[in-house]
Amino acid sequence: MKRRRRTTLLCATALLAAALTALPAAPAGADEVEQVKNGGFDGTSAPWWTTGNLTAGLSDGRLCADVPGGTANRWDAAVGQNDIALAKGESYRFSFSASGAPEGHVVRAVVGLAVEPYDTWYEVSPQLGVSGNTYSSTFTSPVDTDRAQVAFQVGGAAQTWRFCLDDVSLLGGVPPEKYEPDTGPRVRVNQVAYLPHGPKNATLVTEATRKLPWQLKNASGTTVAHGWTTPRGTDASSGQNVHSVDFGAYRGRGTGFTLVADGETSRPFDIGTAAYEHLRLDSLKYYYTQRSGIAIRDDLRPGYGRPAGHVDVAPNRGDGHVPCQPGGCAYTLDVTGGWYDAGDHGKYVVNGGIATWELLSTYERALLARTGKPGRLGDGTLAIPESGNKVPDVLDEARWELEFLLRMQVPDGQPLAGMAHHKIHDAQWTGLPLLPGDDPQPRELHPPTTQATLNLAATAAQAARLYRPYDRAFADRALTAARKAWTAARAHPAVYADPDDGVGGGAYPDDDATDEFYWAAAELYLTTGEKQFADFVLGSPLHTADIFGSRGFDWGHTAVAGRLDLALVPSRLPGRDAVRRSVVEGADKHLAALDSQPYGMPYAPEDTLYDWGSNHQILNNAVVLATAYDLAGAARYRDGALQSMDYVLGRNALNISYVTGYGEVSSHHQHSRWYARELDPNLPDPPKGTLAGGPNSGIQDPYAQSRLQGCVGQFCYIDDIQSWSTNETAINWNAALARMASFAADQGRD
Ligand code: 9MR
Repeated sequence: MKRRRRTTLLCATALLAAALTALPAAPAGADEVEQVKNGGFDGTSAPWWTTGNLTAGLSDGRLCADVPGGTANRWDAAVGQNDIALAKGESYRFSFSASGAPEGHVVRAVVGLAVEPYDTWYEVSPQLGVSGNTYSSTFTSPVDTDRAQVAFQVGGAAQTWRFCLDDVSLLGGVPPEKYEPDTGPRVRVNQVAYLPHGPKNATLVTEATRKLPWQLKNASGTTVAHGWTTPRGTDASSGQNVHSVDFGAYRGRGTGFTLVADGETSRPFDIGTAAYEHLRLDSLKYYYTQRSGIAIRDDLRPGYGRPAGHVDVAPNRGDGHVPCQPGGCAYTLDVTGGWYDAGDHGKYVVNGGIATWELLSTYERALLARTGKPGRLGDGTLAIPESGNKVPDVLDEARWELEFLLRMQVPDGQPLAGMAHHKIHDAQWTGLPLLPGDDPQPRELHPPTTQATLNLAATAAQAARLYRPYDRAFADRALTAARKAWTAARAHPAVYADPDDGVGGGAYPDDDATDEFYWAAAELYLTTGEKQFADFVLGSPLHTADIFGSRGFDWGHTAVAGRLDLALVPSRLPGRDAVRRSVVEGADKHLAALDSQPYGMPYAPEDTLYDWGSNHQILNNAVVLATAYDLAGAARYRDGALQSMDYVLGRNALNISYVTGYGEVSSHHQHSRWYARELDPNLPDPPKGTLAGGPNSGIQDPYAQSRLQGCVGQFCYIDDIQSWSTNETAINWNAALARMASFAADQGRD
């Protein structure tokens, strides 16, 4: 897996990081080694450097600087020291005293690489007071280097201010700081809502090995149901001793219920459908604020309005005429529009493809399934600029991305014509926060790949059948592009992304296109009914393979997308009954996994190794369960799908809802350059309905590595903006949430 990089180049405007405490620095012990020279500014400021715009000097044994107003970025004014050595895996206590006058200014204190690409390994951004404070926190170095720097970035203020610094220390050999998440009451429930006629399960963390009594209480504290827990032993996904609770027999409705067991009272929850109707829309509204190439209207998303990003207005270099990387193509493309992939400003065809498919499929399922309610996704439901145009809003939103995907196709007459460029993004990684319109990096097209081309073929083919009733010309254009992409992919069946192409954007590497071929052929067949595509589907080794593993399906494993659509969308495919049966058998596997998990999620990866974006893999496994219900009608599949939502909404080891704004305690510090309130109080948190990536055993980012070393399964997560490997937001992840929220809402009977 490629480690992604973040530079220290860019700014952070504010506020303290959670781990930061105002404590005096501890004295050095025997094995503790100071890495910073002259941190006390004793008689000289050497070997510290300052940027040329600072008037710095010693004052009362400190280094003080008049910071000019009117610089644009945090990094435009800084004090630092280079040539610092760090050892991989060793823990360091980073401490300093600082003051700022007038009060309220922010210093971004960074330990990172002193040269390009300026990787950040640790950072804190406290707001300074006039009388000063001492700040101290511990982190673990993810690298071996002798080219580290400690830097204090103080630019970006409108007016001149005075910054003073003293007692800077980076002490090696300290014990790592143990992170103890606050997990609240030991009774773990879906903190949002259970459906009145749906399953109702909870998990109790306890030392007890024998069954315990539980009570369900309504908002006024009256016990409305009671029973006994089921001891489940040690749960592999968390390392905890747990019991499960089943209170599904209770069918009352209301808000403010709690579950009581072992002397603990759960966080409150509803029994009703309303929350899922909201979540169905909020999870889809998320896409409007991810849009590139259009100003976000504050009247449509109060608090989220912002100028258009990447439309060739400085400092953006724009997406209007983007060249290939040096040595690549001889043309430029207009690749404006689309959604930003995640917390970065990159746009990737492979991930855009699966995300678009899942939104289109949310709508297609609503059209086709017995319980589907397509009107709930109709025109006027999402408060987007296109609302009122008589086209279902979910289709309008997906089209924003589809138009971008179509622009990524190599033009006729060029080498590899008909293929799609893998991605377009910044030449270098940028720091946080950074509004899309403020990104100064040059943008580059990366080489076409077979996988990107087939993502385009699959989604454009699917679009052709879904948009036909609303816009015939667009449907025709999409199908033409899909056919062209298919032909190009057949001619170039093994052109893969370079796994090392991860500077400035994610690599999205994948060295097997069999699944993308299967998926694209399936969509082309379902839209055209043509024999050539049926033959390809029937001849694919994946058509009959067991593709329903625990890690589910995602941008790199797309065969399930094809199989689900072949099962759900009417066609004359020979052997279609067997296809439908295979989905139900896949669902049986996920149900078995769910039953084995005391937290009730359909996810049991080998060795409890949670993957990057595990929350969406769980939701995608739930999509398989939901589809089995749509196909076979047996309640156990519906109940399994619904129970999976409990995990995401709070019934988990961390007692957190991973959906912003849903549940008493929810993720809200997801890694994003523009929903970055944790770093700048003038910016918003992610919008309600934003899914966090979730526990990731790989903990690839330095922040998670410092806090979560040795974590077990569900504990490999931290709600901090710096943890891009456990806590990012992403278009493909929210799509899985949207599809499941829509399914759950459809199961309500009110
Ligand atoms: O979601 C992607 C995950 O499956 C990969 O393991 C990881 C590393 O390649 O990249 C993830 O995708 C990120 C992408 O590379 C850049 N934009 C943010 C994406 C979400 O973290």
